[in-house]
Amino acid sequence: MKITRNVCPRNCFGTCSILSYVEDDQLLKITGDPKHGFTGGHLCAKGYAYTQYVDNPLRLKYPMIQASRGSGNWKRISWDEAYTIIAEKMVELYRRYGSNLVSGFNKFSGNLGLLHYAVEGMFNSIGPHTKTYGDLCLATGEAAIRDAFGDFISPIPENMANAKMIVIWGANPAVTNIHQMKFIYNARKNGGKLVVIDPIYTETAAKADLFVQINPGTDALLALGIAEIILEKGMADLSFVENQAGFREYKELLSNTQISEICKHTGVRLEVMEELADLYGNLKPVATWSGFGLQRNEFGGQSIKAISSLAAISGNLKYGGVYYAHGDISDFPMNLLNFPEKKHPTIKDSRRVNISNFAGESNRLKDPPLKLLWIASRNPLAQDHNMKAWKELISSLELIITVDLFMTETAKLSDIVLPAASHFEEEDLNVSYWHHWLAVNEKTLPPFYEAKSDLKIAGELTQRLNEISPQFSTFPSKLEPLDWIEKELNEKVRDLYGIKSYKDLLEGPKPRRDERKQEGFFSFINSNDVKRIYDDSEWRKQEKHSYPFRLLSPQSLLQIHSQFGNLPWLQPTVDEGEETIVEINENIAASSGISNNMKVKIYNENGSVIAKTKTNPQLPSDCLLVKQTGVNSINQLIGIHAEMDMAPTTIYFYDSFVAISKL
Ligand SMILES: Nc1nc2c(c(=O)[nH]1)N[C@H]1C(S)=C(S)[C@@H](COP(=O)(O)OP(=O)(O)OC[C@H]3O[C@@H](n4cnc5c(=O)[nH]c(N)nc54)[C@H](O)[C@@H]3O)O[C@H]1N2
Ligand SMILES: Nc1nc2c(c(=O)[nH]1)N[C@H]1C(S)=C(S)[C@@H](COP(=O)(O)OP(=O)(O)OC[C@H]3O[C@@H](n4cnc5c(=O)[nH]c(N)nc54)[C@H](O)[C@@H]3O)O[C@H]1N2
Ligand code: SF4
Ligand SMILES: [Mo]
Repeated sequence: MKITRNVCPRNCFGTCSILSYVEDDQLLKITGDPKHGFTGGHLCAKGYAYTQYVDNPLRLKYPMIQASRGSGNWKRISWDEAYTIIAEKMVELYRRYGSNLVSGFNKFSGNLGLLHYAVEGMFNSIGPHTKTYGDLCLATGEAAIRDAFGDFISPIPENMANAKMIVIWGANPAVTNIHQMKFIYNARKNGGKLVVIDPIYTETAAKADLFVQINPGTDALLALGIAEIILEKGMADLSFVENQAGFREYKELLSNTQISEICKHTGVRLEVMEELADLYGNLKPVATWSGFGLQRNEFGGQSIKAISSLAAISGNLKYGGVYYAHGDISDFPMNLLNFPEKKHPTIKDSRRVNISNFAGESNRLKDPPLKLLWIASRNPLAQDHNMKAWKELISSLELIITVDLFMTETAKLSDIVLPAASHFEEEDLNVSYWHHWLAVNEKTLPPFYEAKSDLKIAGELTQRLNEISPQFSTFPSKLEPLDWIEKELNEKVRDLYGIKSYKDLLEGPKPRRDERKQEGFFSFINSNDVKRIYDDSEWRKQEKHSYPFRLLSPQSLLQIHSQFGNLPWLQPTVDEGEETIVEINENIAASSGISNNMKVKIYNENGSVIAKTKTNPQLPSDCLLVKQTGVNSINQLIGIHAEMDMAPTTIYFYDSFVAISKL
């Protein structure tokens, strides 16, 4: 039996290292890699289910073309034919419109391995085109962390075990970051306290010493209130913060803060706020965690700034720190992402579209319009918002190509689907946005039928482009995956991780050797930020809105967004199709004649979704809780909230409002 090293490349905090046991090209079993200091040799249930994922009968086997979009009338074609159809169309569009701005891509988080930036590299190699910027998960919070710390840094997650208190604002690690729970449990074993602040009584809240149920979108106010009490009671630690940017203004801001107003808006009682202040003020170190869940509403940025300011004024930056996510990946050259763009005689740069409003912005593109769309590592028809804009975009495109492992809702509306290799069928290099370990992913299995990696597809399609139109692309098709991996491991990276070459990574994952502490620079939340919250009565729109329930649709344990819904080990009812479950407060349900297990319609101006109810005694009376799914997606009800401006923002998924009725 052969044992190889793989990495789970999902958009997930774990980026877990895997040991794969293979015989006769069959993946017999997988385990976690015990040499990985963060995961400690464990995977989650989804990870252990990869043996069922790799040869899942639903995987795409061959390139296919659809007679007419959405007809389901698919015909198998060869790779050769697929490349020719796509390349001829690209060249024709280039000639018709004078540049490749007419062609573009939408790619996100299906596989976060560094070699998957082949999609970006491929497009750069044909010159100015239409590309995305921003990040669906964490953009708003990243900007707030950069504002506060001058950098995108987050402490070493293993160190959370040393905290005397851990305060989790808007993250649900028992579901989304299960390995972190081990460090949280260790802190508790040593007498540390766990506080969870969330509108929902989550799986993580169930493990907490103190659960604070907060009205969504109001965390900035709570953080200000706690900070004010700390300052007033003389519990602040001013040694570091006094000289930092905006401290005087922050102090003034706190002195103008009305605690009674805060109680009203946040729904948190004064005694609870005082207890939080006492804990924050007296325990050290406190590890503060701003979750991504916090920033899926209009005031996410303010919340994260106010929470960071609270950590600062209570003297908890140096040892406890503010956890969010980090940008370690930017220390890599990212040769594929940054592949030099081919020069165009008159057009200087590519056209950039905010990924958080991709369809809406793409529909407005002119001179030239967008006519060809390449979709990879992405299932927008299940996971994005503003489906109306997506439908409009789809109807205006001349060619849609989706590269995926499965026939997703997005693939179903494409002209051509290309089967992607799984991470067991390709080489890669993986960096996390949470822990600080680097790992290599070995090619473990031969391709599933005719599946190919995104890198291989980039190399072969660009070759075909050049056959049809010489020098159309500058992509170095001859480079092998290992060449790209070696190119990523430049001197700086080798030094950071203490390795000589990628071969060292074949022995096991390696931790980054330096620790960037949050103690150099700090900038406080300012009065403009806060003014917006008070001024903007928008955040109370729920009271005024004709749809009375706020729709919360956070992540769930056995899926990564629309993925894994088709694995029988994880979803035993998979044959009957995915079912949408809506959780509703027990009393509200009773007063509307709704009971458990009842078929209901959830709806708003964007559409309706049929779901089955589950009553929940702990759910806020004005919220509904629904899981994300691959089919019958609740995102059909999530419209556009505000015109996203040029700044990358996270989508305000949780600022959506719906009504519910019995069927
Ligand atoms: N099992 C699993 N793990 C995953 C994923 C998955 O799909 N499944 N997805 C991965 C990805 S891409 C991401 S981005 C991360 C996200 O993972 P997390 O950072 O944990 O984020 P969410 O699940 O979006 O939300 C976390 C919590 O925020 C709460 N919340 C919502 N609004 C507010 C608010 O205004 N204030 C406060 N205090 N809390 C609020 C929600 O109720 C929820 O419990 O998880 C990653 N890990
Ligand atoms: N309602 C609601 N919607 C949300 C969120 C929410 O909290 N609530 N969260 C948002 C967040 S945080 C995120 S990150 C997005 C995720 O949005 P997406 O990135 O669109 O999400 P996934 O469903 O993970 O789809 C990824 C697709 O990539 C495919 N894939 C996997 N590996 C590869 C590969 O190697 N190559 C190619 N070409 N394809 C591959 C998978 O099969 C899958 O179909 O969803 C967002 N949508
Ligand atoms: S989904 Fe996340 S926790 Fe599970 S194996 Fe993959 S990286 Fe690890
Ligand atoms: Mo995400």
